[in-house]
Amino acid sequence: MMTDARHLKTIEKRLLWLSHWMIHHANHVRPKVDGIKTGGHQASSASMVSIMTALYFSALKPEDRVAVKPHASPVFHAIQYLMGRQTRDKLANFRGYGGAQSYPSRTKDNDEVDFSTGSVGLGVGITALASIVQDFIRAKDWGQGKLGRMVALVGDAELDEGNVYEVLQEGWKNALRNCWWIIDYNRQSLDGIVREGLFERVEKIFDAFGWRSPSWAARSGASA
Ligand SMILES: Cc1ncc(C[n+]2csc(CCOP(=O)(O)OP(=O)(O)O)c2C)c(N)n1
Ligand SMILES: [Mg+2]
Repeated sequence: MMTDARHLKTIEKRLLWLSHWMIHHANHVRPKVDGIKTGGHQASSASMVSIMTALYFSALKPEDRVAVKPHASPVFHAIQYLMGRQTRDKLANFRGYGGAQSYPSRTKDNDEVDFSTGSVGLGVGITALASIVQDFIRAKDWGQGKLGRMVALVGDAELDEGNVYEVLQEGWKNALRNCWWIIDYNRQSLDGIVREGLFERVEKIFDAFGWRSPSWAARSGASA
């Protein structure tokens, strides 16, 4: 597993370039019949590149699964491209017919998407439910593989979605574990900015449901 910081920096730069190129290419280079902007949010990828580099090229283990924030799909596809699981043609056709999808899709994308996202909040919730199902399978003695960590890369505006709070409650009831939510506090949403001070509210909510923050993990020497 690649952990050398210099190598990670090189990969991070390539992912930043590739993800931004895909969006630029879709909007300004690829010929279009109607002149309408294809769309895509470069800033939403920029805020995730460092996190996703560390995750995919250092932290993740084969048994782990990731729900990628919908707007970070260009970074995900760029990672898969560097790993040899995605083609240049699909990147060049980002958001086009048959091209890499605007939101990671298990059915329409050819690279290995763990959880389809796109409907904001759903990819987040499913990681907690997947962890609970994983424990259920273990308790029934139906599978003895390694327990994976279910990781959600969460847009800060995804925390507007009600199902996120339903799943917090469900997790508390079922002694949720092996579940990481990494919140991309980039303070932007689709068509607005996130209200200042939201992070303090978010911390209180997660505290109330017994979630552990990275500072807890650092203090206790635990990894999750
Ligand atoms: C259920 C649902 N409602 C609304 C949308 C429209 N939508 C797309 S992205 C987005 C919010 C994006 O903000 P954030 O999650 O913070 O991601 P960022 O753009 O900062 O990367 C919304 C509301 C959606 N995809 N799904
Ligand atoms: Mg945001």
